[in-house]
Amino acid sequence: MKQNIKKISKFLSLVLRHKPETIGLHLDENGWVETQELLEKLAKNNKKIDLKGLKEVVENNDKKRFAFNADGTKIRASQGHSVQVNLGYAPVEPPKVLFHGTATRFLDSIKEQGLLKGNRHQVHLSKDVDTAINVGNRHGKVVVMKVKALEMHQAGFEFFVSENQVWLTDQVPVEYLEF
Ligand code: HQG
Repeated sequence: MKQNIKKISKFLSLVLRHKPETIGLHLDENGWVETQELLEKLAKNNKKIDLKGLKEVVENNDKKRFAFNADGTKIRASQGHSVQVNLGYAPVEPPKVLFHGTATRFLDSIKEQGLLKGNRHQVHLSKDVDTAINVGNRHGKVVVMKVKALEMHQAGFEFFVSENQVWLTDQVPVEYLEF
């Protein structure tokens, strides 16, 4: 079952963040799809799972990537999209420092351009070093930098925190980074 949860999670990341059209889904402007429609389209595409199974995936996903709405009729990814959605998170004051983990090979470019969002909606930041290490490890030899988040915020940059506690901002200019 664990293996299956992982497989379905990965597929959900694909359709709820990046390529909903793969199974003929359409995300609404806030990234939601009808739970029922998702189940039907998963079944049609050889990824059959029942509601209980889907709830288990949402509950047990290692990073809590997905969330149901209050009455469970809709589901979406909490962050990480490449398709355009408005997640509706309100801007909030960040902690003094946030962290970003990346690979050493990106450092030269980051020192030149600051942190850019790339394919995703926003730059992802973490509130603790361990999480940042895990994020950076995905890309290669890891390096963690500090982001002077509160200072950025005071200068007018907006910060958001997703339902699964990922900090988001549009960009981080290099003067707010500490290597
Ligand atoms: C780097 C995972 C060169 C940036 C994680 C990163 C996270 C630059 C890579 C979430 C750059 C983008 C996001 C610049 C940034 N020059 N490289 N100017 N600015 N970069 O995967 O932050 O598993 O899109 O450092 O846990 O690694 O998907 O972003 O290395 O929360 O749920 O460009 O993805 O979550 O890579 O990870 P990504 P990320 P999920």
